[in-house]
Amino acid sequence: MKRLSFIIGLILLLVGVPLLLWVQTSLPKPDNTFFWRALYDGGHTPLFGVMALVVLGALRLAGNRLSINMQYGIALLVTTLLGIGIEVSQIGSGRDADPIDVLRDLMGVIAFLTAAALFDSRWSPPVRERLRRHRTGLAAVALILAVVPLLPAVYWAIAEYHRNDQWPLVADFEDPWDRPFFFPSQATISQVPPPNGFDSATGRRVLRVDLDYMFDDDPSIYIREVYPDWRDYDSLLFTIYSDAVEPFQLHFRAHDRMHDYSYPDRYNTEFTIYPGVQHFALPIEPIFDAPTTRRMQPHRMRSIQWFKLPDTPELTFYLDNITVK
Ligand SMILES: [Ca+2]
Repeated sequence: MKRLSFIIGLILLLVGVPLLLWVQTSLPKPDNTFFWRALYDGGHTPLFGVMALVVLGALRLAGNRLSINMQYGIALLVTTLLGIGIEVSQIGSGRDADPIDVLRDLMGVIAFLTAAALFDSRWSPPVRERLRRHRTGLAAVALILAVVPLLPAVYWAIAEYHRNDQWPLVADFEDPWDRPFFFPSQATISQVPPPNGFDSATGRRVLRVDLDYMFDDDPSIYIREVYPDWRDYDSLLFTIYSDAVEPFQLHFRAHDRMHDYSYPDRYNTEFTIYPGVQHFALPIEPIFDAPTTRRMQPHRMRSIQWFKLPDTPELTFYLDNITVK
């Protein structure tokens, strides 16, 4: 019986840990999006938690000469070192080496080992009594450690649900959940009541965009992950309001998932923004056909961006009702 336990323990260790390590380092993401990246980042925590339990279980079966404290200590040490080892091995390999990942690993290890300790019947009576006395606090700590790393994935799941749900509206800025996919670069953005003069079906909120002065960069606002499937639509619509005294040039670009980040591989255009309200309707076909050597994938659109050129004065405009039709 002892021999069988030892063998099972050994198999658990030799199969379970490499399998979990493979999932951790090599399982391809279903999609390279905010949600999947956040889920894979947060996934470190339960994965390393399970790995700690595998090591603990293997030690329990195989190493019955070790004290219980020792078994927990070794499980903690082995999985923590594995976590550090994985990140160190990714340095310089072009993979995603991240010290925060070690923290996520450790949170899972501590959370799962704490939970295991609370249910472990092998402790001596005094230890069991101490654990019983602090059960609520320990369980709460374990739960927080296990759940917090997964909150970003929950955030992006809600953001993605909201984005997909209101498509073909991209954003009318009435809802705070219109914001997550918008990113300012050398700019600030805020959802504000429409300024006087911008009274054309704006609802209660519009997006105020302040583009800074930059000597060598394009101040911009961009949607990083626009709803991807633009098939069956003819135009991209949006409304811009300017209360500047003088007209100014605003540039616009769009690209799909295949984009290689070169200028000829995306859609580029520019508009003159005059004082007051302007409605834009960009035909979508020319956007798909813009790359010089290929056609964009209409069901895999990725990003749209409004920007100004470097070394031009800072400016403010208001954006609303971005939609396709
Ligand atoms: Ca609005």
